[in-house]
Amino acid sequence: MSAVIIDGKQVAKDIRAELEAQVRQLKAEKGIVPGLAVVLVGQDPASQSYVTAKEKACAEIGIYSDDNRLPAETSEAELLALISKLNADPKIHGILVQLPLPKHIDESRVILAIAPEKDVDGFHPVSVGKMVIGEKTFLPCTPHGVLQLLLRSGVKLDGAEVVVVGRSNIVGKPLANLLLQKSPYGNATVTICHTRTKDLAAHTLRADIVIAAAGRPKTITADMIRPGAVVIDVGVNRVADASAKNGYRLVGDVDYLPVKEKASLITPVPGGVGPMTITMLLANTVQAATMSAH
Ligand code: L34
Repeated sequence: MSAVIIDGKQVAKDIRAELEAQVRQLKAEKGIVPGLAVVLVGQDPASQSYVTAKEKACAEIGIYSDDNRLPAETSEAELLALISKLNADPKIHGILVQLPLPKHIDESRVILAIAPEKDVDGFHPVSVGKMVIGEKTFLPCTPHGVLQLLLRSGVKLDGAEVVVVGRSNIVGKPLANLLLQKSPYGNATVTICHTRTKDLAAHTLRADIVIAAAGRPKTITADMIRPGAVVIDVGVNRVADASAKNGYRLVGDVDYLPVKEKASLITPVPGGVGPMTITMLLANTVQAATMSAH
């Protein structure tokens, strides 16, 4: 048996069409154009390509984006000054500070400086706290994107055994939290595995749904998957490939071809979770703009 492939690009396209209609309505009825400030410090090639893709996606659905690309030497004080300017700017409804930041800048201090009502990444402690207690807030983009992929693919979460591999603040921890919420998005039984887990395969073999967010290629191999399981690959690893035109190839955290033969549903990399991350940023920006009208 070979798995059905979850087409993240197509799901992203469907949601973007829904958002485009909401943007049009917001303009017509309230005169509001949603605005997103995009902040990138430094020249990391992957970050540059993600940020460019985010700005392009904004333009496609009528969101105004304000591009702020700063040199790697930018001081923390300069970045904090930019954020307070953006916090006060009425044209800006959402602020995205692409991570990782250069080492001399304290990420948590920068995130804390973003006004919670503009925190479209859902990384501010106020947003994280609200999410954990089940209050309405901005949900972090990658976890929210994964939930949308599962929901729109008809995967049943209620009572499902889900294993999340990875405990980052931007994926593993929030995703595990959302999956266990008492909501149509949740009601799963969630296990979080990480680098110190004693027997990873013992956990993943019991899972109805395995979500790989470890940041390492081939973390999940076919012998670790129960036949018929759903496999979601959050990894985006660039591996050197002399035959590729840019010198690298993108792979996830899942050993894709063998795992595909065992799973019932699987997301590819690229074209799986990545496009959903960008789409949920658009959704959060529309949400921020909508809330600014009340
Ligand atoms: N603040 N920092 C902040 N917010 C985020 O939500 C992110 N993330 C992660 C890194 N840092 C962040 C992203 O934007 C990861 N990430 C991200 C965004 C988009 C894609 C992958 C990761 C994406 O579009 N991936 C494409 C392939 C892109 C390529 O070819 O390089 C895909 O199809 O998977």
